[in-house]
Amino acid sequence: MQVSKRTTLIGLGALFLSGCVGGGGRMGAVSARTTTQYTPAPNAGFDAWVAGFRARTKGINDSTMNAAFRNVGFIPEVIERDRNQTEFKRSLQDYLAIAASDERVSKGRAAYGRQRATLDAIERRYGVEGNVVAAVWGLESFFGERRGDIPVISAVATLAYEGRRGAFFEKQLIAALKILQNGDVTADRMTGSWAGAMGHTQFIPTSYQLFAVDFTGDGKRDIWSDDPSDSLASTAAYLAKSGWTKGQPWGVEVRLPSGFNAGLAGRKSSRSPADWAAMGVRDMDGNTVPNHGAASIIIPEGTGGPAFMTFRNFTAITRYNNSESYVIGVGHLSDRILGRPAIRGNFPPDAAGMRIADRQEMQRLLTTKGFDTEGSDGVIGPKTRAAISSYQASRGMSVTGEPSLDLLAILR
Ligand SMILES: [Ca+2]
Repeated sequence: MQVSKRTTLIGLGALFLSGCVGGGGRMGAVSARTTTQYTPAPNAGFDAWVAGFRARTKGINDSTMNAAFRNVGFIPEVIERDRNQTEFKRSLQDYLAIAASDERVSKGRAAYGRQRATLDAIERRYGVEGNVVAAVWGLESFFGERRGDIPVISAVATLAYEGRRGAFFEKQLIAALKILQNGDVTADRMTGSWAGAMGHTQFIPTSYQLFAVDFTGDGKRDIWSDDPSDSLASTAAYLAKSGWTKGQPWGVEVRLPSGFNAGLAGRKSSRSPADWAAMGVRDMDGNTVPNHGAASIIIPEGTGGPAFMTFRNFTAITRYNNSESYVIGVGHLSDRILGRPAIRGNFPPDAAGMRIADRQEMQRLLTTKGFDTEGSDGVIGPKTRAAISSYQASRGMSVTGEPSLDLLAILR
């Protein structure tokens, strides 16, 4: 995913909590690849681990093993990414500023148009709407632009050796070796994110084994090629097996009646849309929501923020990635690709009492005054914090790097 034009991110595919990097920040497990170099470093412990792994692993032939491990190495940056990924959770508003940024929406519409014939054919075969598949593509690899160029065997072997989630990544390593042995791809083409998520829609090796399909008919399930067809079809196949129902929405934005009991919200509690309507829940145009089956109300930022009525298809996307923000991001981007409106509910102010318009204005003013925030999406990341710090230092203020309404007033 991406935030400012200069921050690029790689999604993590099907299994991880996802998120975005805003101005270099972090959200879940989507990683920035701005300046990080993924260079193998000599590591005797790793080499010994690889030797032991090779000796104890059955079912992979020697020529596959030799080709897979010919250029393998321990990559320290992979470990850094793994350690840094979970500490920070962004608000839904920040997430959507990235996941459904103007740039991503317009690129999404263009990509959807370009791939329309393929996406329509995929929809006919798997029963998953093309705009939804395109939205996953957009969040996972920015429509194929950021698929990751890290050698997968090195990445997952590094994580298997390091051990924090060693058993999981050893499983990914074995799956990756089986993919090589099967001839789906060669070791030099098998690249992906730091966590081994591969291709246009960032499949980890075990997801590839379970869900990848050959849509082009050449006998190869090729998610690594520039042609996204197999990746997009594989994503549709994944969603179909996760219970996707064609013709139903993931969810719809709704307006809650005043005094709505927030205790009724949450994915675990579901009622019929008629029951919700009887309580006064309406869509944003004031209409009752049609019956798409059991529905939940989710209010990610509390009753003061936007509310959504979600359906079975919401749950299907959680099988792809169990982060509520990710699912809303995919769903909303899929709507925007079709030209549907932006979210209309108001987001509450952040901890500093600032709304997104305040944060955007602050970024624009800092940039105008020579303290470049590298974009003004309203998402506060390291670049904005650095710009604030430099500004504060230049004015003899105490340097906090923190946005505030007081700072905004001074900038004005
Ligand atoms: Ca193929």
